[in-house]
Amino acid sequence: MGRAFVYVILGGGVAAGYAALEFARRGVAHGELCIISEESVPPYERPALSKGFLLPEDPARLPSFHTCVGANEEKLTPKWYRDHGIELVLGTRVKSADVNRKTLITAVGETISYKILIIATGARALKIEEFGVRGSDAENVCYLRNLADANRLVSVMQSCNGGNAVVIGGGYIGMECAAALVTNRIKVTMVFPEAHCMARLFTPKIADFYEDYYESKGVNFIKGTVLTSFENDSEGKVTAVILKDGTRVPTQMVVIGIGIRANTSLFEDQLTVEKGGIKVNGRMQTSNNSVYAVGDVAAFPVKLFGGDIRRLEHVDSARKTARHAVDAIMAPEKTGDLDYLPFFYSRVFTLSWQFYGENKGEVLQYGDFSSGRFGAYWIDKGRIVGAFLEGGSREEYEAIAKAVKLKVAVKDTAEVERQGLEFALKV
Ligand code: FAD
Ligand code: NAD
Ligand code: ISD
Repeated sequence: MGRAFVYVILGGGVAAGYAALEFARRGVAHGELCIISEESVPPYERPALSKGFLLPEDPARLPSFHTCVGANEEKLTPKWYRDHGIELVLGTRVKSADVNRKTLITAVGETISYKILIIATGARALKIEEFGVRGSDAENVCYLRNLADANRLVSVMQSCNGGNAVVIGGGYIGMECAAALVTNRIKVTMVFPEAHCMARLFTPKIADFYEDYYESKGVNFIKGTVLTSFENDSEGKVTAVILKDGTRVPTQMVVIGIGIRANTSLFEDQLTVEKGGIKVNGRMQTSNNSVYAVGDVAAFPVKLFGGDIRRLEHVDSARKTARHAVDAIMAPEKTGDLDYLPFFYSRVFTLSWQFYGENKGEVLQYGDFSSGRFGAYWIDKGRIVGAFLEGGSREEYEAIAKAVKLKVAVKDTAEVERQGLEFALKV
């Protein structure tokens, strides 16, 4: 039993959706392209799952957030794929791959062969069991990576209205889910090992602003410790979490966001792996010429950082690496190396921030941290390499992005700190 395609995209997430749109624009013929996804729905904008999807009123539901609406492009519905002759093999897990034979074998034993493969398998949520804690399979403990997780989270949240939740992890999932829980009238305690939230990116001063804001919404922070065990009732539901410092926090539900691992396992012994991802060149091509990797699973050279290999876990990078791979496949002579400016953002409550570049070197912080109009520049070797802004307008975000892209030279750090956002606006 088998099928053969010219192009196969393995994985049906954000990167797959943007790759499909680019293939269609470049005139892929009917029957040439196939997307294989473990998920039961066509590609969608995953960021919606921790934002619009969790709203108590008028929540976002599919088909409203299929890719590529997040970049103000066409919405690729099942009909769109049919109309473009793109085969969707959904609800199907690929369990093995052979890059020499150019074949994939699905969980039901079908062999799907390709001429060119794009790996877009994304990542999986780390389980608390991987840190030695048992019991996260209880019905009121939630992770959040895919639509099935999000549906489950909504149903647990609805059964907990007016109650308490513990959020484990102070990263993106922790912060966005804590805000969503509060909006759903659930009282939240956040637990994480670091001294402040969003430790990978925020400075202590930036984190203070968000923590104060969350506290004003009733969120309680327990920092510098980790979960060691769950307490359960006779039905197996978690009723409290026990922390390493001995604290016991009674709760009706738990949300866990403790990071991810890229889904590289099918290829680890066949392709070069670096920084936890599949290593690609500037055209998103792996160590095998017929195989490309994009999105969360790809570790690619970032020109702006002197060609350093980075694996980024953000939607903008998934969209742009996917498009670039398709350009490199369909128009090789016209496609050079990707020149990517790393871009991260988040939206919680009425707050909204953007970050460009990398948070390396000396940091200069400016603005009014009490009113929520502030930002920061990171200066390395006399140049701006990173910029953060809370509450900016489109023009202001474009200005900080430009300052990073151009790696603007800084002669007088005190003057840049004094000028703040004006410095970027004058670039
Ligand atoms: P994914 O979108 O994860 O897609 C991978 C796909 O591959 C999935 O469909 C998966 O089922 C499938 N797959 C994996 N292995 C197999 C297999 N063996 N067989 C078949 N199918 C397989 N980023 C931002 O920049 N801003 C945000 O606000 C933001 N919010 C987020 C909110 C949530 C809840 C989550 C989980 C992530 C968020 N992100 C955000 C990150 C962003 O969504 C990811 O960077 C992006 O989805 C990566 O795209 P991808 O296509 O590489 O992987
Ligand atoms: P993360 O890497 O952002 O944060 C992980 C957090 O887990 C750390 O901040 C730390 O506080 C905590 N942690 C680590 N080990 C722990 C332990 N043993 N016990 C308790 N806490 C521990 O990862 P995440 O928040 O799980 O997000 C998952 C993925 O989803 C990431 O790729 C992220 O980029 C993506 N995401 C992005 C956005 C966005 O860009 N706005 C929003 C949601 C999710
Ligand atoms: O993917 C990411 C992410 O979420 C960050 O904060 O890369 C960065 C680095 O970990 C910090 O620059």
